[in-house]
Amino acid sequence: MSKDNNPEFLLNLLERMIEIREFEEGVRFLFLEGAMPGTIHQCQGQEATAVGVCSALGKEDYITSTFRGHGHALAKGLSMQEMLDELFGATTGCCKGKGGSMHIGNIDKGMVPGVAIVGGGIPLAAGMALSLKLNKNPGVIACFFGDGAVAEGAFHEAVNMASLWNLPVIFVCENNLYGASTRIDLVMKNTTISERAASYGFGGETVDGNNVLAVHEATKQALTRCRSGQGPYLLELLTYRRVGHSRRDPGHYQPKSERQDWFSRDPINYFASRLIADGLIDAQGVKELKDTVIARFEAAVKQAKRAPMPTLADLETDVFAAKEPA
Ligand SMILES: Cc1ncc(C[n+]2csc(CCOP(=O)(O)OP(=O)(O)O)c2C)c(N)n1
Ligand SMILES: [Mg+2]
Repeated sequence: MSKDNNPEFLLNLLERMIEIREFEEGVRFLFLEGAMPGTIHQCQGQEATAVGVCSALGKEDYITSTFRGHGHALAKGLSMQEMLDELFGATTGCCKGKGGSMHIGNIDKGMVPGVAIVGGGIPLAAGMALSLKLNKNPGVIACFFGDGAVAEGAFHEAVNMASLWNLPVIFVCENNLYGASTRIDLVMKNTTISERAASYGFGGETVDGNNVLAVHEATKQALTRCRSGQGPYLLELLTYRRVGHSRRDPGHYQPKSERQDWFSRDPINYFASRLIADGLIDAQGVKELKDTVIARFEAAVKQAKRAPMPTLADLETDVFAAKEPA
């Protein structure tokens, strides 16, 4: 039996997606209660992109992310605890409390802290891929960005160089149809983003980003190409966010019929129904999985609320230059 038909693997995909959904829902309430500083950009509805891509990657591979990085982080193996501690600003957080929601990451787990500048992670990913190639490291970079990043100069500059130098990077565009409140067809004439790759001389395709197995499979094939030195690949994953752009945005610009259409293709319900039809789990089993994840989340919140806060002395650590001894 191949790994991709293995019940344990399939159930793990479902659990990872439920973990992301419940983490995001729990965190939303914590922010609304004012329990955490700053703002948040959440990914409810986009769970299959993060899990589909990251489940295909190996330990030697890295991801870059955006301001909407909670799902990417959980899918790449960061723990709820290190993420919640980070969101609370605690020193036990994955970035010692200095990154917060928009810069979540853990380089030891293969995730560069999120880059909140739209398109900013794309040249970074190309540079990392160049470094891997020069060091003959077998790793590949999966670079997540949104549809809004495709109109940035940084996208065009970086994909051009990545193609020219055959760099091992998968450009993963999560096309959720909106950049903040602006619909994609108001900012680009050709809304099929994967077609951009051809103009730079490399391959790309558009995939159902709400189908975790389709995303996993497409990523696996892109990885094989990258690892064998064939250069970059562009995956456009069609998906939809169920929540506003950030905490203060109720998302009223998303038409009701469009929301209903996408909600009927929710990535978690879709995959759970498939596993139920295949007899791998039943509705009660899905509920139990969800309850277990919620219990884990609540225990982690309890601990995060008691986690140590930085002191004034921490202001001068982890900066680019170490302080000169007096
Ligand atoms: C260079 C730059 N311009 C504007 C912003 C403000 N901004 C933050 S997110 C965002 C929309 C990004 O949309 P998209 O890339 O589609 O990602 P999504 O939010 O849909 O995940 C904007 C305009 C920014 N962070 N960086
Ligand atoms: Mg978008």
